[in-house]
Amino acid sequence: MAKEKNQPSAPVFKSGFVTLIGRSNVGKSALLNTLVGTKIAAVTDKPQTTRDIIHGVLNTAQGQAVFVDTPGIFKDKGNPLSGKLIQRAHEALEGIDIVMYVADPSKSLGVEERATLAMVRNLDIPKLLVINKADLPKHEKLYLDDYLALGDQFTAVFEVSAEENRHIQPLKDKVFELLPEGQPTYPSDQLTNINRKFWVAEIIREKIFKALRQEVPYSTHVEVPEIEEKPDVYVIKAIVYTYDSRYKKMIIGTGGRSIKEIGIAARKELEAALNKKVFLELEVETDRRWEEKI
Ligand SMILES: Nc1nc2c(ncn2[C@@H]2O[C@H](COP(=O)(O)OP(=O)(O)OP(=O)(O)O)[C@@H](O)[C@H]2O)c(=O)[nH]1
Ligand SMILES: [Mg+2]
Repeated sequence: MAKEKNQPSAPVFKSGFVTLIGRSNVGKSALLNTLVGTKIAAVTDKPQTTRDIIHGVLNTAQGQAVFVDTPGIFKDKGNPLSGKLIQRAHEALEGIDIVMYVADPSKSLGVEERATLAMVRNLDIPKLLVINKADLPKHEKLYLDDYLALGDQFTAVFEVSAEENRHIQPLKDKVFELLPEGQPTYPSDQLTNINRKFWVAEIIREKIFKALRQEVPYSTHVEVPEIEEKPDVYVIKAIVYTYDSRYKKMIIGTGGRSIKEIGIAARKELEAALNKKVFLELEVETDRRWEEKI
């Protein structure tokens, strides 16, 4: 026994799930990408970009953290998707080890914040308050003090910038300090739960959100039925579904200009990420039962 005592103890391996939750547009997906160091989730300036639960895996010498991106909390009675997306965010809080409540100091603490705070309040796990967008100038961070005042409801408070990768390391250190000991969930070479077809569809959807205005992106859903890898090129077929022929026309644009712009932006990002040429065949179709697919 005495001999064992003198041996250095094996390093503890930490492992677990950290869910990012918060109002739409606070930068949860941007933060997930920065924490993992790879672009996994779509990031746009429009609310309700994220629709699915997306995992981003961070492996370090201390262990494995699985960050869980969720749809933002967005109260819009006119939008039939909102209820479904909020339900998904709720489910992503089950069985996790740490919750990260992400906030935007340039937005006031409104009804959506209160709804989100209510979701995390009764969770019996460590809670981190992450105030994002620290890079914004002071005069835009008008509500910073309101968020800081919530600090006593949390285990720790961080001010970070996902976009400029600021103050991210202390946040990661805290996560590994708080995670329980355990075996990794994912093999070390797997960064996410999403498969390649879904990932391509998300990149295209991101470009649609960036290129089109107002309600048009919310009428869309993207599917990638086929990715064919040839020696020097990926041939990818993707279909953009919308529920209204009026929107179909807008997605295609005059003389096909919009869909071309979306296709070029998506192809560039795919080529950079896949390190190979990409031939992207984009189609737009009307499908009234689109919403059931989401
Ligand atoms: N200035 C600044 N902008 C940021 C930062 N992080 C994210 N953003 C911007 O905030 C907007 C929303 O980012 P997302 O990551 O899509 O936000 P989200 O919380 O995932 O949004 P939903 O998926 O709709 O819930 C985008 O325009 C980002 O570029 C940051 O650290 N600083
Ligand atoms: Mg998002």
